[in-house]
Amino acid sequence: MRATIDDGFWAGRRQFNRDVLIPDGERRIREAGTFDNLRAAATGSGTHRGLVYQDSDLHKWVEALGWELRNAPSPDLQRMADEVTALLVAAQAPDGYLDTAFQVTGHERYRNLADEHEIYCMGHLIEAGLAHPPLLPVARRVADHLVARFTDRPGFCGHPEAELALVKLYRATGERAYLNLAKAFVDRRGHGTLPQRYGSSAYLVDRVPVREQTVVEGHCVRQLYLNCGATDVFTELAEPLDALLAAWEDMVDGKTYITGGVGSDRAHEAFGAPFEIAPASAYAETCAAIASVFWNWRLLQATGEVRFADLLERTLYNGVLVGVAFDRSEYSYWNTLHGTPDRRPWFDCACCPPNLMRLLASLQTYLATESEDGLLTIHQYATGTVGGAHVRTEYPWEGRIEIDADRPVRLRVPAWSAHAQLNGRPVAPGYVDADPGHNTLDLDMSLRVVEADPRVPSIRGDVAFERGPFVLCLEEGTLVPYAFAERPLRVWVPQKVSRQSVWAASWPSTASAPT
Ligand code: FUB
Ligand code: ZN
Repeated sequence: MRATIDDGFWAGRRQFNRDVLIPDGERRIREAGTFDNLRAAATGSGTHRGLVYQDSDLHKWVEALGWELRNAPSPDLQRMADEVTALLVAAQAPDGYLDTAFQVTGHERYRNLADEHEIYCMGHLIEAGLAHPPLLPVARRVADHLVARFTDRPGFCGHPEAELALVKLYRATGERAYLNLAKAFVDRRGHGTLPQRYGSSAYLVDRVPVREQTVVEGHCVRQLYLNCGATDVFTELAEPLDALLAAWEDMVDGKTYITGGVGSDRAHEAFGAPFEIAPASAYAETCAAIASVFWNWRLLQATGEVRFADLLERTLYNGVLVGVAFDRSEYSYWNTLHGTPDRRPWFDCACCPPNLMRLLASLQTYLATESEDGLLTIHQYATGTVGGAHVRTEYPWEGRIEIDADRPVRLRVPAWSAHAQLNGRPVAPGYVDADPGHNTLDLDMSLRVVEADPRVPSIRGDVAFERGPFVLCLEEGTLVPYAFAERPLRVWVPQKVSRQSVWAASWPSTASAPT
C-alpha cells in the first residue's frame, strides 16, 4: 500500500535523518574502515578493520539510503548509493558469499556460526537489496548462496536476522527456497546445539524451540529478531502463533519499561527476570526497541489486534526516539530512565545508528494496513497519505486528526486516550469505523499520571507522567518528553512531587516544542 509522510512531526524527523544522520553515517562508516574492507575484499589485497559484523552497519545504512531515494531523489544520496552498490558488486564472491571479515582475512567461512555473524550480515544485505533495487541482484546471489550452503546441511546463525530477511525476499520474489530456508533456520534453533554462553543456552536464544518458547529471554535483539522471523514464517505457513503470543505477554508483563524499551541485564544486553526493570540500570538498547517495533508490526498484521499497535507507538515515540539526539548526529546505545543520557557521535559497535536510520527512512510503511477485502486501517498518525486517504494533524503535540478518504476507514484510538471523539461522538479505545468523506478524530491529550507496578521494587509508590504518545520525564525540574531529554532525567518520581505544578510549569507549547 502506498503511503507518504508529508509534513508535521515525522516529516521533520525524517528530513533530519535524510539531511544529517544518513550523510554523517557515510562519514562514520567510511572512517571505521568499512568501505575499505569492501575494497579489500574486491581487490584481494588489504587488511580488515573493525568488528566481525561491521559489514552490517553499512548494509543497514544502504537500506536507509534505498528507502530515502524512493521517498525523493537526491544527487548526494544517489552518489553514496552508487558508490557503495558498485563496491558491493565488486566484493561479492563468485558463489554469492559476501562478508569482508572473512574474505579479507582468509578465515574459514562459517567456522563459528554461534558468534561470528556471517549469516546475520548477509541477512542485512538482503534487506538492503530489497530497499535499493540496483542492489537486488547482489542480495539474490547472497540468498541463493545461503540456500545452496544451508538448505541440506545443518547450521544457523548465533544472531537471528536472516530469517526475516529471507521471508521478505520470498514475498518479493515468490522463490519458495527462501521461505524454506527461513523455516529451517527457525526450526533448527532451540535445541541447545549452539555452545552455551554465560552458562546457558538462553543468551543465544537456543534453549527451547520458538514454537514452545512462552517467555522472552537472553540477548534482546537476538530474541526479538528471531520472533520477527518466526512470526513471518508461521504467518506464511498458516501455523499458530500461540507460543509467540505468550512470549509477547511475558515481555509486556514485567520485562518492558514504560518507554517500550526492553532489556535490564546490561552486562549481557539481555532480558532480565520479570519485574527486574529498575529504571536507573536500564539497558534498553536502541536496537532492542527497534526490534520490538518490528515484531509488534508483524503481530499486528497477523492478528489485527490493537494492543500491538499501542505498544508499537509507545516504543517508537519513546524507546526508539530516545536513541538519537533531537538536533545533531549523536546516538545512545543503552537508554537509562534515571540518570544522564549517554549520546555519542558513533560507536565501535555501531549497530544502533544505522538501525535508526533505516527505520526512520521507512516509517511510512508502519502507518496503516489494508485487508484482503480492501479495508484500510490507520494505526499511527502522521500528516500525509495512506492508501489514498489524506491525513492532516499536529500529532503528537495536538490530538486532532483530520482524515479524508473516499472509502470507509478504520481508525485506531490509542489505549491511553480515555476520552476520544470521532466527529464529536465519544469513541472508546480500540478501532473505530469511519464513513467515507471527511472525519475528525480528537484524542485526549490531557496529562496522565501513571502509577508504578508495585512488583517493581525500585519504583514502588512512584508515578510517571504521560501526554499523548509521549512518556515524560523530569529533566532538571522541567517536564519534557523523555525522548528529547539531554540532561539528568527521571521518568519515575515520588508521588509527593506536585503533579499539577510540575505540569503547569513545564509543558512546552507546540510553538516552542521541538518540531
Ligand atoms: O551482535 C550484533 C549487534 O551488536 C546486536 O544486535 C547488538 O545488541 C550488539 O551487540
Ligand atoms: Zn544496537
